[in-house]
Amino acid sequence: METKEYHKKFQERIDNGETIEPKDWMPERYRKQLIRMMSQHAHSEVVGMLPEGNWIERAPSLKRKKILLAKVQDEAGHGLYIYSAVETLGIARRELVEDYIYGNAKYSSIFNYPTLTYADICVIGWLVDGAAIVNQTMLARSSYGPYARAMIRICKEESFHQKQGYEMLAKMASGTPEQKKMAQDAVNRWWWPTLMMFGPPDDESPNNAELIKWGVKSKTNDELRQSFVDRTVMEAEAIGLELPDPDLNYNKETGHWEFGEIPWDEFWEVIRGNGPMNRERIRARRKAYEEGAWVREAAAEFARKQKLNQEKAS
Ligand code: FAQ
Repeated sequence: METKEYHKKFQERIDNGETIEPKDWMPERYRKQLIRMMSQHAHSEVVGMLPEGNWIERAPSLKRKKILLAKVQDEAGHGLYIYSAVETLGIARRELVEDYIYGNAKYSSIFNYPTLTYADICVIGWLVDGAAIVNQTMLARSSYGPYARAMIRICKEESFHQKQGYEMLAKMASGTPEQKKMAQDAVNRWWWPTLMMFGPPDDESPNNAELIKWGVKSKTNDELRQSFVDRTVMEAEAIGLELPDPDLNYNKETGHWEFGEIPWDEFWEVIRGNGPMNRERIRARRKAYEEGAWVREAAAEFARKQKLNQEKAS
């Protein structure tokens, strides 16, 4: 029952910084918002394996191949932790996954861009994982316990990915002129889509205010985007690469880097399903899901038999 008193007590718990656990009372809308956001996050981690997976066989050395393979596996693990955390809200993973593969559930816009050269892999590690960390460090303090705890582990792994991507890019940027050109070209293509990962500007974000009130987010989309830009400008400079924005300007008074207009039309088009790789990504996920049906059936049958055996034995 959703009485005013319940809502008031719930809000008091949030304001006191308490963590909400699966069996605690929560407003239905809080539960729905978490399912929406966490499931989009889980789908993103899984679909996020595709752009990088594209380069596993073509990585330039055995060492780079092993590193990339491990990174892609980490992303699969992140998807699984987050799906498990969403299931604590009383919804089956199958429903979530099918809503995404056959329905309209969203996933991060960033994974609808192609990886054209190996430099894209370096830039994904540096920029995309870098942006994910800025967002997820905040989510590690989210009010919902299972999500916050999943984020702590995920952030540790993403941090490693980010450092490793930056190291690879630094190496490429200090290589031959062709390698440096390749690195710069990848930065040029990924910079603006990375800034879009943080979501629409605050005055166009329908969910920001509610998520902040409930302590799911503690910073707005624009605040997080700004802290990402602030930490990234100097990193680019340190390895001799330029960010493709002529309006980047350090404002001494605010202590922040000002940046140019993000191409928001492109963002909305990608979200509507018209990005360069949207169709390809969904096709690949559908194929994997359908071809994996026998594995899910076998696992379910195995679990059923195990349970029967345990019941017989007890
Ligand atoms: N892409 O009102 P808001 C990663 C949608 S993981 C697509 O501002 P909110 C790891 C939004 O859902 C990356 N859709 O929404 C990795 C909403 O639509 P809805 C994923 C977007 O929730 C690295 C509408 O626009 N991370 O990278 C996007 O307050 C390397 C209005 O937006 C997460 O999901 C977008 N970029 O803020 C893996 C983190 N932005 O549902 C592999 C958790 C917004 O009302 C390789 N999520 N939309 O129909 C969040 O922090 C938030 O949900 C935001 C959006 C910030 C994404």
